[in-house]
Amino acid sequence: MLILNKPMGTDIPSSQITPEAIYQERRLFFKSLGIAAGSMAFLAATARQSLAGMTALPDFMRANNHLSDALTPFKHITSYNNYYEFGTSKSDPAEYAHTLKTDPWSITIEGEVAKPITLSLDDILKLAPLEERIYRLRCVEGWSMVVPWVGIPLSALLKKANPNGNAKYVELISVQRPSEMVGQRSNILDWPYNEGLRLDEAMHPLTIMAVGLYGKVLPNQNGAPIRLVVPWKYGFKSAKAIVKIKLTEKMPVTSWMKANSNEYGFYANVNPEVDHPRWSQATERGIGDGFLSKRRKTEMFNGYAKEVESLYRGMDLRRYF
Ligand SMILES: Nc1nc2c(c(=O)[nH]1)N[C@H]1C(S)=C(S)[C@@H](COP(=O)(O)O)O[C@H]1N2
Ligand SMILES: [Mo]
Repeated sequence: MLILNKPMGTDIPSSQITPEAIYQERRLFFKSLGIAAGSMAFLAATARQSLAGMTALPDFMRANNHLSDALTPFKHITSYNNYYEFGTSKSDPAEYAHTLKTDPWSITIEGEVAKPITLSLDDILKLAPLEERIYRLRCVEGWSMVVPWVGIPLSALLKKANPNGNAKYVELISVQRPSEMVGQRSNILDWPYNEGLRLDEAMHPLTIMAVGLYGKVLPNQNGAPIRLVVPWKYGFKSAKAIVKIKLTEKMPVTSWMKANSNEYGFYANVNPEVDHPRWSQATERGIGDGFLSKRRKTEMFNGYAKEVESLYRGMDLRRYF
């Protein structure tokens, strides 16, 4: 990994440079090279911008941002989190997640595969070029954020283990280390946190394993060193700090399904027409928009209907919620 130095061409102390400013500077840099911000430009040899003392991501490909909304500020993305391993309040993860040791790290892929394999984080980063993906994260609680993730397709990992003909589902399992995760000392969920996808959902090119956001290494509270992001599903599907991936024939039972199967379904596709048992899912509040701002309409499949509706053709989405 590259260690970055202070941004060049500026006298502002690095402590006063916000991640957004660095991000904007990078965008401007691309403009000056004549590369459209929307194109898949490869960020070779431009990794000169980072906060002092931070370890940067390797070069990554820029996103094709089709979302018209502004990115949610870094400050909000990293201070308003759901991560029950560190407590149930939104501010707990930012306060306590630093106690998780994320290096060394590896993911074991097992189950219905021809080749069970354990990949270190460095192995994983070599599987595919890192790409930026600007996705809206829609929490089932009714808020959303627009996040510039950096990661690789989950399919690149799964292919490495060669799923066999029995593999129909993918279970993703978060780390279990009560000594480093204060919230795991209580039984608020059945640890380790696990989530699941159908194999075709897991192989879909929109489904990524994120290792960064705003062009920087993922902060612990957002699921460092590696977490799932499935943009057309509610946020709880995107398990953080993943250590194991199991290919299975049967649908996995997830932590949230065990906690409350009426409220959390296996599919968890963002769907404004199917209410949560206790509230409507028709609208959402953008984190950082302010409590007085107008709520935005939640979109079918979080705006990805064109890309993913064929996965659910013929299914009753009220039943398979
Ligand atoms: N391991 C683990 N992963 C998790 C959670 C959790 O409690 N533990 N919370 C989920 C929920 S409910 C949401 S909305 C997203 C929040 O991701 P963010 O904090 O990066 O915004 O993480 C998901 N992944
Ligand atoms: Mo959530």
